[in-house]
Amino acid sequence: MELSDNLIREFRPSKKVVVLTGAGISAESGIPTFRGEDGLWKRYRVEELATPYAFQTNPKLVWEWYDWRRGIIAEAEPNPGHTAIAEMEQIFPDFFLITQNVDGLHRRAGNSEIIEIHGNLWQLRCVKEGTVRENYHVPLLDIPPTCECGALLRPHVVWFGESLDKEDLARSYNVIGECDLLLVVGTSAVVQPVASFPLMAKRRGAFLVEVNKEPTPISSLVDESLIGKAGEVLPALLGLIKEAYRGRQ
Ligand code: BV8
Repeated sequence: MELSDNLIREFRPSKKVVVLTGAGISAESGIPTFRGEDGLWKRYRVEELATPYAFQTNPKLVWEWYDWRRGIIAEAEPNPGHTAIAEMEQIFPDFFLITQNVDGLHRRAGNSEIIEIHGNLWQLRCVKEGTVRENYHVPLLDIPPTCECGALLRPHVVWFGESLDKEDLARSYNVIGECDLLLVVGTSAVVQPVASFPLMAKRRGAFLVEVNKEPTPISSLVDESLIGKAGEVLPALLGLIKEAYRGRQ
């Protein structure tokens, strides 16, 4: 992996760095992506499952799909790509991570300056009371699970047609607007409003770097497009950053 000196210069530790990730960062942990050849959606049409209507009409089917995904994620470990991003949080004093992933692997890798902007499938929300609780049962004890109040519990994720959490969105717009460098990893950049974050950062003068195993709709927008697997590219990038700035700000 050839990484230019110009690129490493952009990763000076004094920079405000934001990382934006999608399902591609978890692919090497064995978690299927959404739109790839082994994509999650391939077996199911997204309209059938990740929407409020689907849950309203068939909560059992929607929960069987999430229970299946939770089973896969429970067996998964953070990969070197997750670990590299967790280390970046230690190197850059002004660092923030926005992930579209609901698998919780970034937190397990050690990131804490993070927004899980599409939620987390280890959290369940009561459809009546709105209370949220953690639940790590694999498989789930009841499908669909219910709240003590008797109402259904749903995955605490953002489905298509649902608005993102206002605070998460406001915080994301803030860090995206302020950052010097945006590193976009493993996303097909099609799902809105997150897919617009790279353009927003670019318009505010940020340096954009993309890591993906193939070109995406934002590849023509970014300053550096690093084609390769996140689990290989990110550790190589981190190694060069640490070498270049050992002990310096
Ligand atoms: C919203 C949580 C306002 C659930 C997800 C009609 C009606 C209503 C809305 C819309 C509409 N038309 C359009 C919309 C907007 C819609 C949207 O964007 N649709 C798209 C499909 C066009 N957005 C919404 O509905 C959002 N809300 O707009 O609210 C509103 C409200 C009411 C009415 C109108 C508007 C909510 C979107 C959130 C949906 N929830 N997930 C769950 O996960 O169960 S989205 C889902 O897609 C995941 O979060 C995922 O992260 C996200 C994005 O996908 P990616 O992460 O990019 O994954 P993908 O598989 O696509 O790509 C993987 C990439 O990795 C590829 O590029 C691949 O090359 C790369 N890769 C693979 N392996 C590797 C790799 N790269 C590096 N290394 C590797 N090893």
